[in-house]
Amino acid sequence: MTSDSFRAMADRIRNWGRWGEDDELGTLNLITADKVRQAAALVTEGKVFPLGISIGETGPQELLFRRNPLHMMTIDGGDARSLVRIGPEWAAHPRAQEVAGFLGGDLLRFNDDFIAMHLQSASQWDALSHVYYDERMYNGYPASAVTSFGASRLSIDRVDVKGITSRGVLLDLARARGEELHCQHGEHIMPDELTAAAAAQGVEVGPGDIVLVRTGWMTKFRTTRDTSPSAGLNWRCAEWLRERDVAAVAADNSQVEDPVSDLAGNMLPMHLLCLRDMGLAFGEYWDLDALADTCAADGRWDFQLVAPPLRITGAVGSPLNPIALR
Ligand code: UVW
Repeated sequence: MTSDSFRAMADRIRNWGRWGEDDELGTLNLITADKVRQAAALVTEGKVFPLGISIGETGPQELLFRRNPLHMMTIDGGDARSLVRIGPEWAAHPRAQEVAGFLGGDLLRFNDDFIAMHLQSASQWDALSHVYYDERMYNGYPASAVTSFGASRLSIDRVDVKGITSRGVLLDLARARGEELHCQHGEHIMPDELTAAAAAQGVEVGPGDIVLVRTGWMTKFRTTRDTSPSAGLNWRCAEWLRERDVAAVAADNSQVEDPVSDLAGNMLPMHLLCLRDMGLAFGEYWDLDALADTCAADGRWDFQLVAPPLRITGAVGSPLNPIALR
């Protein structure tokens, strides 16, 4: 496989300029007011499915350059209680004095906490500034727009005007393959397989939809704690998403695509084609199992999806707890 076919596809699917020279929303522009209304009309049963994984130290992120979130308490009711037995060696401590000054003699007791995490170490959105090649990001913005101060273009907080909310469509590839736990790593999911899964499920994917792909990776992680990669979308699926004018795609695995690329020297080609060329954001580590079971039980695979990122200034990604409503 040559990089020529990758570059030819990039030229075919590129959305630069489609929504104006200053656009930073990319394919989220495809989510119109009609689309939002259509999605809301899909809520008929009052069922709610949180799709975010737990944020904590037992998550799936102990790999390479990322770690699981670290949660710490900064103050708790016990701090106030312990003031009564504080020794002279602590009495002069600025924090003890601060707590004593604030809580001493008051009825109030409270608990506060703090989290340190990679913004990519939970159920998340990748912002369009997450990846690039040839020194250009989506819509031609220079790679230099991201510095150690953050992203001055295409940061995750730029997309919050879109919600992000739309009609969600779940494609259950693990179920379509009849696999118990997960699609096997290295067995790429090809465009034909997406078409076949949608046909088998009796669902159509159209403009402005957010497609959720279940590979079974999260099921495997939950049952075995195994964090090794599973299959994901092959880069040729970028054109499948472009032909249908999909607004975003999210998966239950670590990278949406299969990290074993069939393009030498191009490790994450689907990331590059979707985020950089199409302006289409990726969601990763979403837990789709309960939603998939319910959709399979009654044969309806679409729903309202409400998936706003956090408004983190200049960030290239954001954790979230997306909600599917049926
Ligand atoms: C990379 O690993 C570069 O990206 P992601 O977190 O989107 O998989």
